[in-house]
Parts: sequence; structure tokens; C-alpha cells
Amino acid sequence: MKEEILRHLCKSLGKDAAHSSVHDWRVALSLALRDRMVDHWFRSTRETYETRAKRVYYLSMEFLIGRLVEDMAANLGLVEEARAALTELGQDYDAVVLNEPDAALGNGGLGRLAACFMDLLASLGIPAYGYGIRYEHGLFKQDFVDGRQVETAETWLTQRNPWEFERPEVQFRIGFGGHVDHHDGKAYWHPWETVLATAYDTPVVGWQGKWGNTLRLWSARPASKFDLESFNRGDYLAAGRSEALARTISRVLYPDDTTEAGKELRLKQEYFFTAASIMDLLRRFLSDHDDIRELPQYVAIQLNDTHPAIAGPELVRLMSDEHNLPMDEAIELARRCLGYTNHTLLPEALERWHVGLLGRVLPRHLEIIRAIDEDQQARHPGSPRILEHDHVHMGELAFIMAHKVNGVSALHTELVKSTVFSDLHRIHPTRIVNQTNGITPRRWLHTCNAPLSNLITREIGDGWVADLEKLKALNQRTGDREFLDAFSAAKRQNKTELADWIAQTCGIAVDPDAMFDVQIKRIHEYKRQLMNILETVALWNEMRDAPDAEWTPRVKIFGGKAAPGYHVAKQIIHLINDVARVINNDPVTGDLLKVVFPANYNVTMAERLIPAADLSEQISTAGKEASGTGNMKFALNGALTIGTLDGANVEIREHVGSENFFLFGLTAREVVERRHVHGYARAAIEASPRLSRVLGQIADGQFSPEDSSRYHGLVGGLYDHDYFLVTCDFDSYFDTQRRADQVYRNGSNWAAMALRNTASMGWFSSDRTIRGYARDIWQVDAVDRAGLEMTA
Ligand code: OX2
Repeated sequence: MKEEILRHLCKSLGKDAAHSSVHDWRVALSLALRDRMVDHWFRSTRETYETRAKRVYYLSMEFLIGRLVEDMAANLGLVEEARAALTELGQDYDAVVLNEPDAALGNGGLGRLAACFMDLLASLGIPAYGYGIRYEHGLFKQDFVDGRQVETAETWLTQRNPWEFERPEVQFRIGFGGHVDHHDGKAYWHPWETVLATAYDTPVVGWQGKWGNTLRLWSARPASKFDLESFNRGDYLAAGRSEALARTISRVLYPDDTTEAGKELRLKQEYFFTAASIMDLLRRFLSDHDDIRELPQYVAIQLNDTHPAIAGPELVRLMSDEHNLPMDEAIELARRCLGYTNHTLLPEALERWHVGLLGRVLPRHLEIIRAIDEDQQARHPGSPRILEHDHVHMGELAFIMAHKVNGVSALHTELVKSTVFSDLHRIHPTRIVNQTNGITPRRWLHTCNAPLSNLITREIGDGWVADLEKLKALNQRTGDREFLDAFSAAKRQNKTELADWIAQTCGIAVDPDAMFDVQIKRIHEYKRQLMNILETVALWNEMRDAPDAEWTPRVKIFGGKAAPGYHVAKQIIHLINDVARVINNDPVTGDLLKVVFPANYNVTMAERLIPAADLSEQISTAGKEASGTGNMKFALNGALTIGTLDGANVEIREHVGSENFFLFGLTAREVVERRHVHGYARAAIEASPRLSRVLGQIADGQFSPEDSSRYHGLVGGLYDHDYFLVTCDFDSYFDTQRRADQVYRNGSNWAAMALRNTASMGWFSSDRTIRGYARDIWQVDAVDRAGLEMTA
């Protein structure tokens, strides 16, 4: 390893060890690790070709990968070797690992799920490609200026990305606009604008390095040659115009995960990567098969939400316009290949394109969408339409073009059936299936939490890393004093490290013995960070009223970004920072209560915070969080959840036992009913002196003395249209927090409950999830290539 690192430093980077920076060492180490992956990768590809195995194609606008060095080293079993090599070379391994920028090609849960799935597809030996966009700028960087969120461009690609292989030879022409000619019963699309999609491949090797898949990300390039004539005339702008236009397409990730955004450019991005992926997979299929009718036997395409839903019409276009299949046959064949995962019920996140826009950008696809709509009507008269009120409904399109549609938790799946797709569900009663999300235990316990991971391995061996259900054995230790102490000590160590980091990055001293209460996720009204900060103020009030009472010291930790155009979410961020400033400087409460909000939450920060959390905040309005995956990561790392009956919380509670979960709040059904009660929010506020007091303080400017009216709108909004029922759940949330305080004060009981959480999380491994997709949707075999035991 040492020699390989030195060789890369010298031969690949052209650097002399004596004059190399930590960046150079990191790139050299990454290249050395990548070398070790390549053999597995080639072998896997060869085997897939030889056995003509069915391949899975996972199409996603987002892959929230984070850092890769540790992940790759861990999967290859090379962490110790890499550490030793760098140490011998006089380098600090941890600093080298920390030098890597996060690949933030995603907004949140949806993108991180895609990244966890890539790990599992490789670990289970399922031949698969992840397809997405190689954004030049991933999710924006967040700073706080006077408590306000300020966004700047993220620049992960200004440094060399050592993991990828550029494939300039893999290129597809992607058209936009123009017109369609019809003659002799055939359609000919003449696009007005064309860009090239070029591939960049990152090998993804699974646990123990036995199988390798590919993450293929597309970058846009100009299709026309550089305009030398303009350049020679001195018109440099004109010379570079087509290049600039093309590049825009893969330049930025939309910083928006739940609202419709970006219109034309976003539609072009979606078509760009989807079309390139479909063309690529068809080319691969046809290199080995003659009859396109066999496609569904060899190809499963999963649509990660509706963003790639244009895959249906694109497949139909290629099969009918270029391979001369009749349209109805093409539709049926495409359907047998496609699966669609729905990740949200929020109406603003269900994509709809105006027919004017879609017809302008993709004229042939609009015709095909009409044909699909008619085909559906002919087969199922009265079916919901794809085209309605001058809009193309991408959810309906994805549903109709998929042979299976899945929700991401049991509750969410039932709501998909009974709300957004109720009519389609009646027509296609077997199409909707549930696949509750999962997380990769490699990254989210084994790699990110060494103290706990080592303790578990000492106790039950290391089989749990490949088969998380083995953690069940820990249930026998919940009465074992010595083991519980060791379990608590591991948590304490993580908390101490986090406290040091908080002191360094935020300048706030926190006590590792206080309860670390963490809410990290995108800032959104439905996720109710607002309720959390209101509860913080209420607690602060009561501590100040009786500072000598028996309190459980708390550190409230927040992390998350707001979409730049989402005004209310940005106000919530501002409020949290304003409240933090006041509380953190209050000598009366001192160490009893601190509020910490480190800027620029990302995967790396999650890996730091989750192992150190005591309490996991999963407090969304019931019925709104499709699943959540952070909730699983916390419980696996021995945090107790305070949460509503929403998304996967429901299943987590079933697995860990209701006595080991702090439940509060209205159910999804009660939420819907409550909204029908006239003036429900005002009534709830008036019935709660505690909440009224807090809202009064915020509205009066107690936390924003420099601008006392800053939160009038936010507070007024709660009185008038508290759609997410912060006011209605507030008291029950507050009381449940106090129950958590009490249990925490009795440390041993808390530790036993936390251990039950860790021990019961096996089911939430994405092993189980991917096996479910493989069996119920893709019809592919999960081969036990990585030595994993079959659990499904
Ligand atoms: C998220 C959902 O909000 C979250 O509940 C879920 O766990 C995650 O997807 C993975 O399934 N954008 N992000 C999501 O949905 C959309 C749309």
C-alpha cells in the first residue's frame, strides 16, 4: 500500500513526497484504493456479460455520496493497512480522510437512499448501474450571517476527483425542441438543439470487495464544433456560446427537494440524463441480444421518484420510432421494464409540466404521452388522465408506465393507495407495493461509529456488518450492568469528541453529560423544526422560573439547509439562531441548556452527529414524512427517538418496542380531521399558556431586539393557518420531552432502552430493502457473492 501510494504521488500526480500537501496524499491514497477496486469491477462486468444476467438500472437525479475514502477502504478491508501506510509515510491518516470534499449531489433523503442502494446492490452481487448527473456544483454551501442563511456555490470539482474514470468515447446526442414530421406512418423528430452526454464512471465495490458495479454520471458537452471562425474574428463570446449553453445543463443541482422548480432547465436536466441512460442501456442490451422484445427479461429500470419519469416515453420513442415496434407493443414492453418509487405525497412536489413547455422542449414525447394516455383510456375507460388542465402529470405518467409502484414505508404506501393514486390503485390493485427504506450499516455504524462498532464486534463477533439481524444477540445484554456501562462509555466517547468539535467550529462549550438532542434534516415546515425551537424556549422559560429544580441538562443540536427560495424555512433558521444567541449567553440557565446549529449540514456532519446523539427528533406532522432514513441511523447508533406516528417511525417503534420510543402527537387520520375544525390553531394556542407565552416572547422581539417585528409573520401564520399543526401537537410534545428528561436522569434505564434500539435495527438494513426490490419489482437474484447470509 505504501509503495502504491508513493507511486501515485509521483507518477499520477507528479509530486515529490517531500513537497506534497495533505490533498496530494489524499488523492494518492484514493488512487491506490481505486486500483484495488478495478479488478473486482472488471470481473463482475465480465461475469454479467458471460452469464447474460439481468441488470438493474437505478435512475436518480440525486446521489448524495459524501466522502468515499473511508467507505472504499472499509469495503475493501483496507482501513488498517491504509492507516499504517500513511503513518509510516509520516502522514496523519485522519487528516487525509478529512481532506476529501463531500460529493453533495443530492438534497437529502432521496439522494442518500440512492447512495445506500448502490452500496447494497454491489454487496448483494446484483449487476447494476446507477445513472445520474455529474453536477459541477452540488448542493449549495450554507453559511450564517447574523443568523441568516446565505448560500454560495459548492465546488467539489475544483479539485481532481480521483474516483471517476472519464469516458469520452461514451457519448450520446440528446435533442431538445424542434419539430416532428410524420410520413408513411412513421414519426421523425428533428431537434432544434443538441447536446452531448458524456459518461464518467465511478466503480462501486460492495462489502468485502467481491462485486463491483458502476455509478455512471452524465456531463453535458456542446455537440457542435468550436466556432473557430468567430474566434478568429475576435468574437470570443459567440465562439463559446454553444459550449456555455450545453454546460448549463449539468452545472447545478436544484437546491429544492420538495417544490416544483427551475421549469425549463430542470425539465432539460431530467430529459438529458434519462435519455442518455436509456440509450446507453439499450446499446448495451443490443450488443448482446438481437430481439428488442426480450428487453424486460434482461433489464429492470427503477425510477427514483418522477424526475426520470420521461424514461417511459423515451423508451417507447426508441422502440417505435427507431426499432419499428407498434406503439402499443412498445408501451407494454417499456412497462414491463419500469418500476417507480414514490417518495412524497406533498402536492407541491408532484411534478407537473405545462403542455406548452413540454411540447416546446420535447415535441415527440408529448405526442407519445398523448398516445400512452389514450392507450390507458382505451384499456381502462375513466382512468385518471396523464394530460389534464393543460398539464402533464408526471406521477400519473410514472404510475401508468410502471409495472410496480412502491411506497417507502408501510404507512406511506397505504397513503399512496388511499390518496394521490387512489383511482389508479382501484384500476391496478396489485401494482402498488411497499418497500420500506433501509440504510447501509457499513457507513452508518461500522465506519462512522468506531467505539460502538468495536464494542459490538468484541461482544458478538463481526458477522453483524454483513448481516445486521445478528445485532439481535445484543438483546440478551440489556440486563448486563457491565455491558451497559461499556455501551454508555462508547456513547460518552462520541459525545466528548463532538463537544470538542462544537467548541472548535461554533465556539460553544457544551457538557458531554448533558442530553444531546439532535434534529438534522432539510428545514421544512412539515418537519417542524419550528416546534422544536418553540419547545426549547418553553423549557428555557421554565428553567429560569425555577433554576434550582431538578433539570436534565440539554444540548439542542440542529442541522439542515433551507431551499433558497423557501422564505418560511429561512425564517425558521433565523429564529433558531436568534434563540441560540440569547439562551447560550444566559447566566441563569448556563450549562443547563445550550442550542447549537453548525452551518452547512452534510453527510460528513451526519456521520459526526449521529453516533453522539442521545435523542433523535423525528417530529414531522403525521402523514407527511414518507419514510425518513435519519430516524433509522440514529436508532442504530443507540439514540432514543421522540417522534410521531409518521413514515418509518411506525415500523421502528414496532421493532424496538413501544416502551423504548417516545411517542407523541396526532395520528395521520387525526391530522386530517383536525384541519376541518374551524380555528383549531388559535384554540390550541389559547388552551396552552405555555405556548402562548413563547409565541408572545417571539412576537415581541425578545429574541430579535434589533428588529422586534422580525417574527410577526411567522407567529401570525401559526395563529391563522398552522397547516402542519405545530400548535396542536405542542403540549403533547413538551410533556413527552419531560418524560424523556426523567428517564435520562435514571441513566441505566436509558442505556438499556438505547441498547434495545441498536439491537432491533437489523430489519432496517438496506440489505432487506434491496432484497425486497429484487424479489418483488426487478425479478433478479441477489447472489450471495459477498458472503452475506440470505435473510429475506
Ligand atoms: C424524501 C422523503 O421526504 C423522505 O421521507 C424519504 O425518507 C426519502 O425521500 C427517501 O425515500 N424528495 N426527498 C424525499 O422525497 C422527495 C421527493
